[in-house]
Amino acid sequence: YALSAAIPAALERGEFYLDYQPLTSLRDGSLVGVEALVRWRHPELGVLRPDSFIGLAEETGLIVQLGGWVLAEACREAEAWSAGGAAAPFVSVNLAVRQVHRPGLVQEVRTLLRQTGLPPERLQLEITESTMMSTAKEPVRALRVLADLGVRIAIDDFGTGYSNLAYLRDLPVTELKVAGEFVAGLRSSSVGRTDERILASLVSLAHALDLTVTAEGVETAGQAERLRAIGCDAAQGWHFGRPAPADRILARIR
Ligand code: G
Ligand code: G
Ligand code: MN
Ligand code: NA
Repeated sequence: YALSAAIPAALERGEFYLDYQPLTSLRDGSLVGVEALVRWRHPELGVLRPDSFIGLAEETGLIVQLGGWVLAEACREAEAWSAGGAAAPFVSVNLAVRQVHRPGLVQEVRTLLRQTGLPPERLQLEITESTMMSTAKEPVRALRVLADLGVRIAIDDFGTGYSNLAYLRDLPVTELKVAGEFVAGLRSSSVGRTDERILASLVSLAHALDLTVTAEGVETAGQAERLRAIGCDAAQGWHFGRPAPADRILARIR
């Protein structure tokens, strides 16, 4: 909790920054998007990965403040990538449950898009299945308004939550991000066959609903080839690029 309580002061001192991991088209190898991943350059503990502070920030509610900074920084940095030219990638931002359930989300995103000039189509919001577990109507309404603006909505870690698929009917989802654990199995023999069938089924489901599919945790050329053969649209993982600072992404776009 001490670490979590230090978040507001750390925000003021500028100790947080974003790395971006590429989402690569499996059809033509182009950079379709990047996922923003927050890091904390802690003065005593060094660079902290999100798993060491996001959970605490969610419990204490400070995730709203931190997540607001992430959203703003991602929009600012992504807007600068348009200068390079036509097919600038979208930036995909993780939203915690609390961020989606709080009333101010729509206004926050609208204001950010206006202030930064980032086109709505260049912003993707990643929500998890657990965000849609409650029966609250507010999040659905908010996500609909954002989708109507043109903002992309992705379901993160798809296939590992409580698989209530009803939200796919009620929500304006544009993309499913399939959890890396299914991809990891593509290597090995018998388990791999099951994982490959699950992946193929998820791709069919997504395409039947006019959604795109990104596979996460793609670490080898062999996995990428199997995913391409299955019809998966895009891939994210070490095989295509590790999370890297904004200037490295800009260099790749140019
Ligand atoms: O950065 P890393 O690759 O270790 O990511 C670990 C986890 O932290 C991922 O599950 C990712 O979804 C989550 N995460 C990274 N950045 C953010 C963020 O800005 N907000 C939220 N809510 N989660 C994040
Ligand atoms: O939001 P999400 O949980 O999907 O965040 C992605 C997480 O997966 C981050 O922690 C990121 O560093 C990690 N990651 C990204 N690519 C790979 C990969 O190819 N293999 C593994 N094992 N982890 C990855
Ligand atoms: Mn994610
Ligand atoms: Na994920």
